Amino acid sequence: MTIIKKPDWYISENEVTDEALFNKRRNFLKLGAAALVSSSVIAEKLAAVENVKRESLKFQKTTFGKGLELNSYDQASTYNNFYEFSTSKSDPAKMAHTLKPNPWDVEILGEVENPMVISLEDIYNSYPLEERIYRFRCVEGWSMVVPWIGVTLSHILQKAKPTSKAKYVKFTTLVDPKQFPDQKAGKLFPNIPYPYVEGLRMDEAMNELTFMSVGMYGKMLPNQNGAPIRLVVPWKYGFKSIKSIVSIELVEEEPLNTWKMINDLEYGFYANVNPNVDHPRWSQAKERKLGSFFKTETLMFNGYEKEVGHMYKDMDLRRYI
Ligand SMILES: Nc1nc2c(c(=O)[nH]1)N[C@H]1C(S)=C(S)[C@@H](COP(=O)(O)O)O[C@H]1N2
Ligand SMILES: [Mo]
Repeated sequence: MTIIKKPDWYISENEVTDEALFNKRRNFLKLGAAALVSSSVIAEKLAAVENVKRESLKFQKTTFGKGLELNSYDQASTYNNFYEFSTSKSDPAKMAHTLKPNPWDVEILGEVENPMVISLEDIYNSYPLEERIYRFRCVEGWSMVVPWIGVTLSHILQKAKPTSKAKYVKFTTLVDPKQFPDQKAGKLFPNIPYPYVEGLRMDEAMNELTFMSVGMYGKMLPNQNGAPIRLVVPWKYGFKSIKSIVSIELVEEEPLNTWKMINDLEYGFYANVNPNVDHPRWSQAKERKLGSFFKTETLMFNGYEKEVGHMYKDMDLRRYI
C-alpha cells in the first residue's frame, strides 16, 4: 500500500511574479471602479482593500532615501507576502480586514533588565516617529521603494536594557486563528508553521537602519503590510521584515527563523541581499521594481553597504546565507 504524505510544511507553488499581468489587473480594477461606482460588488472590493480607517501619523521627515523614486501606495498595499492570509500576492489586501490591530501590545522579554509591555499608544506617544524611505527587496526578485514611518529599533531595545547575555533578538508574529485564516485549528496543510519567527544578531538589531514600522505613506500601516507594527531591515531579503509583531525576545543563541526551519538549503539566518549568491531556484543578480518593465542590477546589501558592510567583513557570505 502506498501512503501519500505531504511534506511537513507543504507550500503551494508560489505565484509567478508577472508584473505586466499584475498591472493589467490593477488597471482593470480601477477602470471598473470608475465605470461602475454604483455597483455594490465593486464598492465592496474597494472597501476590502481600504479595510480599516487608518489615521494619519505625526512624524519627522528624514533624509533617508533622498532621491529614490517611490512606489505608489497602491503598489505597496496590493502586492503582498503575508502567508497567515494566503500565499497569493493579491489576497492579503482583500482578506486582511479580519486582523484587529488595535488595541495591541508588544512584549519585550528575555535577556533584559527591564522587561516591558509596550502598547501602540506608547509607541505613537513616547517615541519620536520618523519617516524613512527605504529600498525593499524580496528574495523572489521583486523590489519596491516605500516611505515607512516608525521608530529605530535600538531606541526601543535601549529602554529594555539588554543584559550582557543578549546576543540575538527573536521576533514573533501574532497567533490567532480568528484573525489569521491560515492558522485555523485543524487546518491540514497550513502554508507555513506558526508562529512566524524572525531574528537578528544584536549588532544588526542595534544598527541605525533597523526600523520598527507603524506606518507608511503618512498613515498607519494597512493590515496587509503588517499592522500595527512590523520590522523593516532594508539590507536583507524581505522575509526578515516580520509583520504584526507581538513579542521581541532578547536571547543568547541564534533563533531559528521560520524560512530557515522550512528549508535551510534555500534560506538562511542572515539573508543579506547579495547579487553574487544565487538562491537555488533563481538568480539574485537582477530585480524588478514593482511597476517597472525592465529589470535592474541587484545592489550589494540592497544599496546599504556603507551602513552595514562592516558587520560582515570577516564572514563568508556564501556560507552564511
Ligand atoms: N508574519 C509574516 N511576516 C512576513 C511575511 C509573512 O508571510 N508573515 N512575509 C515576508 C515576506 S516574504 C516579505 S517579501 C515581506 C512583504 O512585505 P510587504 O507585503 O509589506 O511588501 O513581508 C515579510 N514578513
Ligand atoms: Mo519575500
